[in-house]
Amino acid sequence: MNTATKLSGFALGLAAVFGTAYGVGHVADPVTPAADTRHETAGAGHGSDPLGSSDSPGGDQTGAAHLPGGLLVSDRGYTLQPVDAPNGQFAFRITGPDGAAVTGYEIAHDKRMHLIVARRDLSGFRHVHPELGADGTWRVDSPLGGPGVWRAFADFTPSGGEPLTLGVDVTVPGQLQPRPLPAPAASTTVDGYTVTLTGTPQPGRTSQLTLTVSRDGKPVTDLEPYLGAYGHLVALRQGDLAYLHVHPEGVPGDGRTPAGPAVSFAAEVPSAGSYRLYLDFRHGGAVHTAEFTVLAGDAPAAPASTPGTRATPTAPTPTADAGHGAPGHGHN
Ligand SMILES: [Cu+2]
Repeated sequence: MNTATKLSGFALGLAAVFGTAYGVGHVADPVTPAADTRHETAGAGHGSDPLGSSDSPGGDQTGAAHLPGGLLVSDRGYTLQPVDAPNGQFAFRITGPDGAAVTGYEIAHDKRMHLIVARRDLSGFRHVHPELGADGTWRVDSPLGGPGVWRAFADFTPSGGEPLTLGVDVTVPGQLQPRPLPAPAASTTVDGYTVTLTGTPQPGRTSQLTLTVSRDGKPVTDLEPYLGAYGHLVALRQGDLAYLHVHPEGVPGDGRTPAGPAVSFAAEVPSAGSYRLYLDFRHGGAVHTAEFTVLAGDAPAAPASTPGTRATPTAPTPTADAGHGAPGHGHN
């Protein structure tokens, strides 16, 4: 798959992002132009509402088909298995429907495997590219930055298959120093760059998010392509770390996409709640990651949800703060 093809898909909205991780391996045409038809596409064969309906046909695949990416360690016959590795290294394999380690992968965004890690408190984000051994084992210098429970996401496309993101928890022993999620902010700094976010994600529909990069008060207009794009945006949902990977509108070298200062993404989040956004961009020969906390669902939206109810996530609602703030309301 070439980059242009893939990017044109992403420009159609997040159907091409969350959609790629849906467990609908047999869908021949996974991308549709209109965001509000994505539910039918994602639920092909079932036609149920992924957000609101709880009476969808009970089937082992139906639930997985509507899940965001990264929540499952095993999906559509593929399983993410961490394997023992020397200190300082992280290793894993993907087993396929036949139970054997997968050795054939499509290249997507210049790489056969994208490994994203973040601690469960959403700190410590890293995006790295392991090396594939002949036996199907992927190895990389460990991106796990310290003690705690980490979520590792393997974002890949098996040869001849559909894109898939599997996730697994990995514990690094030691004294945990939990970090509260930073408050929502429209601007952040990283490595001397200031990155400003405009746009608010709305559950159930595509929203434009624009990130603008400046340095020393001047717009950066010579961003460097990184993995075939001027930016890569990963969003993780607080509470369950549902994974979303969005690529920008436009491709470097297409004659119409400027190399900054603004990079725009068409993103759709699966529910209301808090998300941490991680923007990878390249400038000055180095990759930088700008992080933001955003709150989705300020305004009522979610046309797909049941009237009279707020968008109801299919996964646990990330309301940890509310729960912890209420004295006397312990967990049962
Ligand atoms: Cu990558």
